[in-house]
Amino acid sequence: SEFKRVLAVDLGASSGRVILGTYDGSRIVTEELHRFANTPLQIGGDLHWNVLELFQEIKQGIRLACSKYGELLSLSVDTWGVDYGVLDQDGMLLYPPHHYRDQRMQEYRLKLEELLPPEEQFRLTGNQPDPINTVYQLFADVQRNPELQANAGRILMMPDLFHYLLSGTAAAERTILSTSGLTKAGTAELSSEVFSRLGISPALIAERVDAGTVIGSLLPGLRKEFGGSALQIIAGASHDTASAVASIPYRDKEHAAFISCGTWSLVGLETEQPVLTERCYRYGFTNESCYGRGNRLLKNITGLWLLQETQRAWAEAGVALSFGEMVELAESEQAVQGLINPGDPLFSTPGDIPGRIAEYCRSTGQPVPASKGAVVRLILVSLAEAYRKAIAELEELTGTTIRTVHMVGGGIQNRLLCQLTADATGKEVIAGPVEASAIGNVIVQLTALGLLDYSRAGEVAAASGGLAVYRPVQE
Ligand code: ADP
Ligand code: LRH
Repeated sequence: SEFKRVLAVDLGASSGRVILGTYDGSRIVTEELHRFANTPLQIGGDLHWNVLELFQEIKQGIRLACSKYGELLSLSVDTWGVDYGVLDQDGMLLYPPHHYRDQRMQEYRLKLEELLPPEEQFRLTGNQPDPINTVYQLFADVQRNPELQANAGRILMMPDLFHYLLSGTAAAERTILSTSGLTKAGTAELSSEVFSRLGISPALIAERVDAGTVIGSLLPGLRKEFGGSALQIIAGASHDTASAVASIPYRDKEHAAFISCGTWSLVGLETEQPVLTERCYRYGFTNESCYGRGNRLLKNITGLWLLQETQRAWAEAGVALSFGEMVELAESEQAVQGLINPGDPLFSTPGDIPGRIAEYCRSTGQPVPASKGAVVRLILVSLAEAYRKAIAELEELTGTTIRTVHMVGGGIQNRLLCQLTADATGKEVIAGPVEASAIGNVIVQLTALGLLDYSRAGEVAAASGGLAVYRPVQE
């Protein structure tokens, strides 16, 4: 048919979704077929992925797609970086994969950093050292359970794990692997230095593939469940941020930065090569793989997680507000005083974020926000300030002048945040697409199937959805 249909599974912290992407040769129309919660599972003291439930939800999405549209071409899963599941020698999942907000890494962090100092990690891998990184998690697992390496066959990053459960093929896709702290900067090769220093076996990592590789098709048993659909399984740009960046409708890429606004805010720009200078390390930037051969130089900033947890805390206290309502309250609030550092460890674990913000303000000698609107406004103003600073640092590190900031992801539905970002940076903001990871995921699948030339990706993304422009307002 003239319509090409693929399924993008995008697993975010605020929700998972199965999205149908339909391509007619010039634009992609997305249809959200299934949205579901992605709530971590607390078992004992540990925090895990509820991976089997998610697998059921993915299957439900495929079922809905097949019954509505019949045969589809392919499917690809993207999700956040750093997490992985462990398979035994027979290819069975050993235990539910840990979630990066689990705290088991803290106990082994110093030991790891003695063996492999943070600055050296950065030089070797290009990744900004962070206890959530795969390398810290895996080191903690191996320390806690010395038998683990003997029992384990493979570890698979989360998108690779879902692709494996769907197709039976184990592969390590490049963009998601580039968040692990295990590969050599700017390559998909494992850093033998990292593995040998930490006593971890490189054999744990599956065969590596580039983003946009057809790795198999639905397992026969599953195929039967969906009426025989032959669906190909594609390792796409399976790091959600890599997919989001693949959806950016650049107009002037040489002078553009991006902010991917979801649970995290990823502020960065694309470079040909990783930037490994001491200053880049000190400023807190990381280097990850783009779809294709490019590099994403970016900073992970705690993002709308702060609003998600604030929303949850207020709901538990009996005040249920939508994100739209929270933003309205902030809009009707006068300018707030003070700033929080969104990345303060105080805010990184689930809990009473408004209470912790009050605590932060008291301990830093700033006024405590006096209303709900003031809390939300303080969060948004602080995010915009963090974006301004990161963009100024990017300009300094790369010698680029940024003229346009592309904001993508669910967070751009927050118009106040987009405007505050334009105001803080003094730059034009182009917002869109909202479902950036899903659109990028679809684009990479179409490319892998030979249906779209990637040089047209920006044009197709721009044609696919309403973009909004925000210009800085002089105070
Ligand atoms: P992730 O994939 O990391 O879970 P998303 O890209 O889905 O994140 O973005 C989720 C965020 O989008 C929420 O935390 C919320 O702040 C914001 N958001 C969602 N809907 C709205 C809305 N209607 N108005 C304003 N903000 C919204
Ligand atoms: C955003 C993201 C980000 C980091 C973090 C753990 O969803 O993928 O790029 O890797 O999650």
